Amino acid sequence: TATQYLADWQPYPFNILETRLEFDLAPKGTKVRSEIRLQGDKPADLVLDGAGLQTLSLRIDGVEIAETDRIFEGERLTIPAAALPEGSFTFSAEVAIDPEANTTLEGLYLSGGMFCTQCEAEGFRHITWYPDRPDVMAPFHVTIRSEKPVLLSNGNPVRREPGLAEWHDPWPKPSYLFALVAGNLVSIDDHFTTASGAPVDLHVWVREGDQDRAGYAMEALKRSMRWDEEVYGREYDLEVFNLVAVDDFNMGAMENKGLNIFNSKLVLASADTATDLDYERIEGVIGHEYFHNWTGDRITCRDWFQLCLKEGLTVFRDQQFTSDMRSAAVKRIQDVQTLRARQFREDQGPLSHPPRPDHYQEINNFYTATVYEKGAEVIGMLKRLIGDAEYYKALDLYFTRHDGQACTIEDWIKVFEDATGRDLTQFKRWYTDAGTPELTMSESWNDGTLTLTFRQDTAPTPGQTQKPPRVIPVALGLISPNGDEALPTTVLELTETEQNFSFHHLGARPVVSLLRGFSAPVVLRREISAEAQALLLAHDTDSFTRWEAGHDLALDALIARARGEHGGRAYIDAIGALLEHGAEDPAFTALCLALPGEEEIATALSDRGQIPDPDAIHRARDGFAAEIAATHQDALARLYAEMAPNGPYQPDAEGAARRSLRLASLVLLSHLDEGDRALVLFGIAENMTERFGALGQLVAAGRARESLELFRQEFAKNRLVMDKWFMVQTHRASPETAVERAAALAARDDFDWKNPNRFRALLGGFAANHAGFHRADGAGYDFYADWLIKLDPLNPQTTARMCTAFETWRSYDAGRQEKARAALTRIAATPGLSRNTSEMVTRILA
Ligand code: B3K
Ligand code: ZN
Repeated sequence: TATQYLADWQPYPFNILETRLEFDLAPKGTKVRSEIRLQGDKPADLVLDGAGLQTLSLRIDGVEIAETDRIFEGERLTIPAAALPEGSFTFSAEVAIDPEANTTLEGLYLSGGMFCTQCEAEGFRHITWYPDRPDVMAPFHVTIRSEKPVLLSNGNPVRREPGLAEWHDPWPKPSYLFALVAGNLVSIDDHFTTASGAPVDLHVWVREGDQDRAGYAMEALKRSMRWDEEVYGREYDLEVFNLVAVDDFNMGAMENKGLNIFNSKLVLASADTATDLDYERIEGVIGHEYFHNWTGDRITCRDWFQLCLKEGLTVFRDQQFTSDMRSAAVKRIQDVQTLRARQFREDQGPLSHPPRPDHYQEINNFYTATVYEKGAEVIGMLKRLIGDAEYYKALDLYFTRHDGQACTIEDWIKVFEDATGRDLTQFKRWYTDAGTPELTMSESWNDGTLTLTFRQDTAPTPGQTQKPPRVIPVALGLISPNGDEALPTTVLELTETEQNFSFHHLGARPVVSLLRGFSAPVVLRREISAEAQALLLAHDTDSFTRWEAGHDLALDALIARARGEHGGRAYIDAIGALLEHGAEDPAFTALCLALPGEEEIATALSDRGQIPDPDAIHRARDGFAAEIAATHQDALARLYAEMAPNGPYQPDAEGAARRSLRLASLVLLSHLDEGDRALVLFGIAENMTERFGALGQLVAAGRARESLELFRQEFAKNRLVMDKWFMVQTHRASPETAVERAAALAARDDFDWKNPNRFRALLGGFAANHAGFHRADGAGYDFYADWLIKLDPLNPQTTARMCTAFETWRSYDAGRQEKARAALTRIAATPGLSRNTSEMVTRILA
């Protein structure tokens, strides 16, 4: 398989003046006619991409191209320069495609009888011949012929008559942002007036019957539009904004210009079908896709190596948006939890790559936590280093300088250099170097002076052995033994492998509140006593480091217990103090009560040079939870009761905070009452958040049989809720029974495994059952591998993504490693394995 290299990029030798497309939609035989007006300065071959197309006609300026001038090679068509007129000309093609047979969910496909497209990254070549690369931008004019009542494409509507619709998108865009939807859809409608007074029609399109669950998405869209105006000065730029929910979708959503397409799970919500987490994700992803209109669509990427240019920035923007809409403190803690669970895991394993990779085989395998979440962290560091005012100045320059262009990370860095006068050469390593730096801090105290010594080390990653030091912004504060803040947040800028900083005239030796706000994506190493952690948990002014102190206490306890030692007194005591005032900041209290997950404990053990035992970890975590619950039973029961609903369900931050504390208390109490409270709550809860929280506890306690059946009967017709039903069972089943439970669920008629949401619910839920997936006899690996092998021929993208369940396989004992290797080798040896999955498995095994 051919590897693509960043170093090989060459500009496309033609400009496209206009792209005209005509679709005659039919499930089995859709005809696509294209007319592309090109212009070149000097003679060059015309190279076009196409895959799986039945080519009916190819013309230049209306004349059929001679057989000898059509050179087909793999997914590429070359028309030699000699066969092309000088200056401008029109290439036109007529092709036939088969959307009904398209199970990959890229290109044009059918979802529940509705036509829809997914073109990023290279799906457009499955629709027609085209220079399918992000730096070739053109205005599009699209005609759709179909009997379906709703016919949508990008841009503004220009003509509508029975069986036909025409759309014009004036903003030049690459093919990956093209979209088409045709189906029996209904819309909820609203309006938005931009800051400059331009009216915009807003439509959220769903299937008949789903309208009453689309209102939250519409409100989130309007909030996003206003926020981007207020914070970044960015206005919407078309007459209409369409958003469509589809049931079969490989990812979360897609930012096609003026026509965002969403996985229905990120659109549809009501109190009785969606949890607080669902609502929060809907708001965040609606924002994310909307913000792409400027960071992705108006300014796009020169090539796919630059993916984090749009994704890192847009994640950063959606994180800011959620912080502004909800609680910034809670959002930061959640984002760091996700970053560590997904990106650190990736960066410390065989799939480690820089936010801007320099080679790949299959670009769809690079829509990763590193490109997205680390890409966002890098921008957060930049903002912290230069300050807010300079950050927005640089962003203004980015938007004015690069509007309408396809850009690189170099362009992005240059904007910041020009706006601030800083040299960012060293900072750029965050984009080009893989791996998570380890930051070791040691302290010395001498007569009122505290000296901190920092050392940074980054372990070699695949293909990169040299790791020169990076610029690391370290935000810190000092907390006096009496709990007062002796030094407010100060940002140190590390640039060398080892550096010292001193703080003078301190009265008593303070505790360092280190890496406030998680100011850099690094792994911290420091010696800190349990008393010092408790002091931070009680008094730190920074909510992230305050939470982190409690979290570290819990993690230390769990590590000790997983090794068969005692531990945890310090955490149990510290939590006792916190619980007394727990109701004052319920979301924060809930975050502090949530014990580190089994996977995180396993990682922490391997970090300390130990081989994690998934069963011991599972028992240790259960045992610790029971001990915490036994010690604080009264306080927990009080909070559980106090956080009961005090009014009708509202999906806002305040309501979610109360419910999160109620459920965090329930989780601990369930270790004492064997699920009695959960059973009651399941019966009386009026919202899905509490109901589903209770159900999870019942499954974990092995008491869910009847509740699961009630739940299934009630929601059998709701696909998204049934996904939860599958997920909770594989995720929360006891480790000994998880494989059998998953296999039994997979044998059901309603396990529609071709639907990515359903597949991810069952198999993703199972892989998240740490001790179940890593069962010592390898049954978990085998079961999982069987399903990947089964899905791959139909849906390579989703299969390849889900291979990441195996990325930590080398951290476990020899027996498990052998079984994981056997499962991976079996996948790799499958005849006809997709390029996507093959690349993933090869890298994981390497
Ligand atoms: N840009 C899309 C992702 C496309 C995935 C291609 N396999 C979603 C997003 O990040 O907004
Ligand atoms: Zn995105």
